Amino acid sequence: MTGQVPRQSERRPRSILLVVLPYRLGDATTDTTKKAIRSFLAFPYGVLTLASYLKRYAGNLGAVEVLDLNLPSSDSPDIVLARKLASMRPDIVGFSMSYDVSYPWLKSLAKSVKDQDAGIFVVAGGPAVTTAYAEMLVECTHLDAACYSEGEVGLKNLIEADDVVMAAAQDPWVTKEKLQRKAHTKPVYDDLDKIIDVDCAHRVIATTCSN
Ligand code: B12
Repeated sequence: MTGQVPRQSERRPRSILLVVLPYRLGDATTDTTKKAIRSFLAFPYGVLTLASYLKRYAGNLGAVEVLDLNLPSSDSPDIVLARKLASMRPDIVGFSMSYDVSYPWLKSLAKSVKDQDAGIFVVAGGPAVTTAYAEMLVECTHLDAACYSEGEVGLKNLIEADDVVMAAAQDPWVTKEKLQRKAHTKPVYDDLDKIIDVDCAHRVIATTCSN
């Protein structure tokens, strides 16, 4: 086998942890139901959709798990994430960012991931990333790639790739290198019928959702 690219079935399976970034306002003691704050838990439809799709269609998938850092916890989000990384040891961490208010967390938690294991490939996606990926890639030095629009096909490609870095150089991914050479990035979509069928077994450590 020396010198040959292993066939898909012979490659080490690749695991991915999808992380919903903190978006809730205030700290654990803040009453978020008050009119001046108004910050509530949201169902993580984006990551549930991604996890369901990957579980069904990604070849070479080791594990896919969802961690919602907005769920009540006596530990801070960085500690919860560090614990999850230690137990799961994913190859890829994908941060999901729907709301701009999560941005400081993207910066600090991407760094935490790389500090814990520099070999983990760190990506981000979600509505707030699709509109601001350029600034994020410049400022977040620990972010390897940002997803433009929907993430199903992009993540499947990372999981199945012989070389993750090469896969992240293709659409729908934006990288620092692509930005430097002003390369255009297009979204990549699969058949919608394959995408909207959410598998609620993925609520795992994410949310309540009955089958
Ligand atoms: C539904 C919705 C809501 C619902 C939430 C329902 C729920 N989740 O429980 C409600 C009405 C409650 C809501 C509230 C708010 N919302 Co809202 N909401 C939306 C909306 C219309 C759709 C989000 C959604 O569920 N999409 C469906 C899922 C499947 O798609 P997705 O999450 O985008 O995920 C896909 C991609 O983004 C990508 N992706 C996502 N994560 C990741 C991660 C990785 C690693 C990768 C590769 C890809 C990836 O792949 C996914 C699958 O294709 C969006 C607008 C939009 N068009 O996105 C606004 C939007 C997210 N909301 C927004 C805002 C501002 C709010 C509020 C702050 C409004 C307010 N002032 O109160 C609140 C905050 C809620 C809170 N938690 O406190 C803004 C965020 C803007 C920003 N940049 O910060 C958006 C983008 C609308 C807008 N254009 O202004 N919202």
